[in-house]
Amino acid sequence: YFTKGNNQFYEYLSRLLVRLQKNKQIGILVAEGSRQQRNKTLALLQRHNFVTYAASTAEDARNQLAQHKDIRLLITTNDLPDASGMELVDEMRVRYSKEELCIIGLSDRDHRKQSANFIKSGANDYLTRPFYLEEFFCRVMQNIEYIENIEALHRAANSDYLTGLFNRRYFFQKTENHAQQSNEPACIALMDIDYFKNINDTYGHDAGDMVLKTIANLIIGHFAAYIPARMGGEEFCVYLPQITIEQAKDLIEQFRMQVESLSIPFAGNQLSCTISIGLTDQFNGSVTDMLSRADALLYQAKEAGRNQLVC
Ligand code: GH3
Ligand code: MG
Ligand code: MG
Ligand code: MG
Repeated sequence: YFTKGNNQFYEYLSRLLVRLQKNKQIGILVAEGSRQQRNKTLALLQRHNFVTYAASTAEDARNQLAQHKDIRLLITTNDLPDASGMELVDEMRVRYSKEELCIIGLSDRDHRKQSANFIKSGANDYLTRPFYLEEFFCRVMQNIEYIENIEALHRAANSDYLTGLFNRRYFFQKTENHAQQSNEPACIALMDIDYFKNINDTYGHDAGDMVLKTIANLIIGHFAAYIPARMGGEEFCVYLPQITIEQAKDLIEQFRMQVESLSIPFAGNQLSCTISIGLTDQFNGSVTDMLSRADALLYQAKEAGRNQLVC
């Protein structure tokens, strides 16, 4: 089995190593009243590289969860001194959805009904003691994978496939809330690549894609503190809360110059482009309204000769 020619084994090993590496990023909180049992559970998890946290009371569990944002799984028994396991699960479900925090209830053999009660309270899964080690790990992994799959779905639904930026739908979801809840100043910049069709027509669609990806990376770096998105085609938008229009102007003007000086190598050619921008701070609580204002200003920037900012 260990011979070099056995590719399956090497594949298996490398998958295992990748998994163990991933586990390092996942925090698991073990809430158990009995110190001896708690330490046993913790030791099992540490064997698989998980970052573990321990709580001996419900109060303790609450604090650990508030403090450590990497906790994605809670394993709890029904022997906490200050709350029943079900009460703790009930309480956690008010704060965290099943996708945010997985909960596995651990019950004793002589309290079989507890399994059902845990699930009814909102636990994702349960286990009865004594359990087979393999079953314990299967349940833990299954729940972790559930969380990871949901996260991957969210990422895919919220981002643009080509550039990795937020997509239009998520941009509205994220910014409309902010706009409605706060009375702070905010700016919106709408940017559009100039004569982008020429790049496609001259160098091909892949070259166009390369330019889009390069600009997107530049946006991610330059506007890291704000909310940038790809609105469609060769149009990008940045929502800038808590900033005056003068500050926004400087920031965007810097960005425009960065784009102007770009030289993107592609298939033996050096690609370059410019952008036009419409910027507004006319904040009336609606992102949609701000965007149409920014769009009108962007149109003016195009009319005035492109490669410029109008606000
Ligand atoms: P203007 O300066 O007026 O903005 O001219 P423009 O050529 O940039 O604008 P136009 O709207 O005429 O063309 C935009 C082009 O962007 C047309 C479309 O084929 C191309 N495009 C949209 N999405 C993508 C994409 O994902 N990849 C590539 N390569 N091209 C895209
Ligand atoms: Mg156009
Ligand atoms: Mg364009
Ligand atoms: Mg356009």
